[in-house]
Amino acid sequence: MVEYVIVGDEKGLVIPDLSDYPLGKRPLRGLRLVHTHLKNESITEDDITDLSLLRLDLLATLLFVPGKQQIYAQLAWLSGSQSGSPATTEPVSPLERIDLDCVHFIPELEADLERVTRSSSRSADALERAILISVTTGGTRQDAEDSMAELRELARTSRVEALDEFIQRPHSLNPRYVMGEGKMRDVVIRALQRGATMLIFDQELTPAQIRSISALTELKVIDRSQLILDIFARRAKSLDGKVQVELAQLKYLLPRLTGRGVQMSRLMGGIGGRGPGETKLETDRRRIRDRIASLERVLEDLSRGRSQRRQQRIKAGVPIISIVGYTNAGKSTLLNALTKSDVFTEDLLFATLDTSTRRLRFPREREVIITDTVGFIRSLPKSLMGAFKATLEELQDANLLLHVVDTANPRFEDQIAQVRTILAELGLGDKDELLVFNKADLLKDMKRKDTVAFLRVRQSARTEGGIIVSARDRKSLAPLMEELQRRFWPDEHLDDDPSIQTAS
Ligand SMILES: Nc1nc2c(ncn2[C@@H]2O[C@H](COP(=O)(O)OP(=O)(O)OP(=O)(O)O)[C@@H](O)[C@H]2O)c(=O)[nH]1
Ligand SMILES: [Mg+2]
Repeated sequence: MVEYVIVGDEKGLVIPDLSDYPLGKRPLRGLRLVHTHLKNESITEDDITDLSLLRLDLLATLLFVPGKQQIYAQLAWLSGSQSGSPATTEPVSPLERIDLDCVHFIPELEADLERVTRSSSRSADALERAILISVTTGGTRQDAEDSMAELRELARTSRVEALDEFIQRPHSLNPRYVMGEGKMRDVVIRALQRGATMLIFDQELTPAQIRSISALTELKVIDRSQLILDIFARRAKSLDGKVQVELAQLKYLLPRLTGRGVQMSRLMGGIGGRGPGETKLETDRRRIRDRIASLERVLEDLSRGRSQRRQQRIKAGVPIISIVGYTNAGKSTLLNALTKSDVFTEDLLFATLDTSTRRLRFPREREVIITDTVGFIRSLPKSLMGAFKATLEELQDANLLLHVVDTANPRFEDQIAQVRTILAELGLGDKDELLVFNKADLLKDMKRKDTVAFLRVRQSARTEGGIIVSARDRKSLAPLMEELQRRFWPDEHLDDDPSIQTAS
């Protein structure tokens, strides 16, 4: 059945919006393209690019050879192989000699393509499959790899399977596609070959970049910030957390709304025209702005309640300790161990979004209030920083920040620096800080396997005046308790038996 008739000129033709034929579960689109080449030219690289980007079932080119009566034709289809050419191209032959039974051929081809994607995909519970992409101009290759490793963790937390990774370090960024256009096309084609459903960029994309990349492909295009927002949205439990995350999401979304779902373009670079959704887009924008305003009011009310509670606490004169640190460092585990409570912990990023407050009892009826906070991460989206300012307001009242460090992470020094940068941005740079080097139980193993890393931890703890603990082992917390006691009640001495007594 002929679905579209497209008339082009000698330069090329513009493929219409194909959203009636979305790429769904099947590896091909369900459309074949038959087109003419006026200049006696066999299938070109551009043709193959379109075949791959659009995931067409089949591409046929008709050629008119001058001086010959016959019409010639050439066929191409996507090949299943991951390496080598993305397509199989048949030799040019007279049209009447071409004999391909598409009814059988295309399902077989699809089965073939599916086999390839299935063999490269391991994780059954993944919701999406992604290609991770990092494009940076500054920093070293190691920096880019570290950041990529973290992006992988973020993806895992979001139940996205990372199929492949690309790191590019060009001299300058391409304003339209971040990387060069040709390179971007290659990455998209690779992603489609591997059965990816999305592209995740490690750097924040501008609204214009998201638009241009989305014009190349229907794959979802998101960046690190969006991934973090997604995790936060799924993790938020309290009203406060939910409101803050939704607010951050809407603020992020607003400049990035594009009216039409997908923009399909080109053969040879033509870009599809304006979508039908311009007025709808305006309504959407207005609706989002209204929602933002109403959420901000809710947040104000919540914040008033919070500040009353804070006032009471300050009036009570009980010292306040806030646990801060990089995500997954073990902050909640430490709070639990110190106060025998049962705050949620998990080996995924951003297990904690809402602050929890507990009492920590010392001998002789002494006590402090101790709060657990959301973990920090490098390049925390600005919209989220703003949103969590309210929650993090509590940090302003803290008499001491317990800065928990994951010593098992080879990038722990960098993480300390990142946390300090964020604290400074929050205006908390001058607060008293006590570094707690956590996961000491893993150090023994490290000492055997990676002596240098082990020595770095010890050296760092010594120069920073930090305390080494294992939040999983309550006995290891005694030196920390002594240090806290010494800081808050310097004139008194800890009882002989420094067992930790708690109540919440
Ligand atoms: N081996 C070991 N694992 C630990 C220790 N402390 C925490 N963990 C583990 O590290 C992971 C993260 O712990 P959490 O307490 O959730 O970390 P967090 O800093 O609160 O993380 P977010 O709330 O996600 O920012 C969990 O799997 C913990 O069991 C420790 O001393 N030793
Ligand atoms: Mg936590």
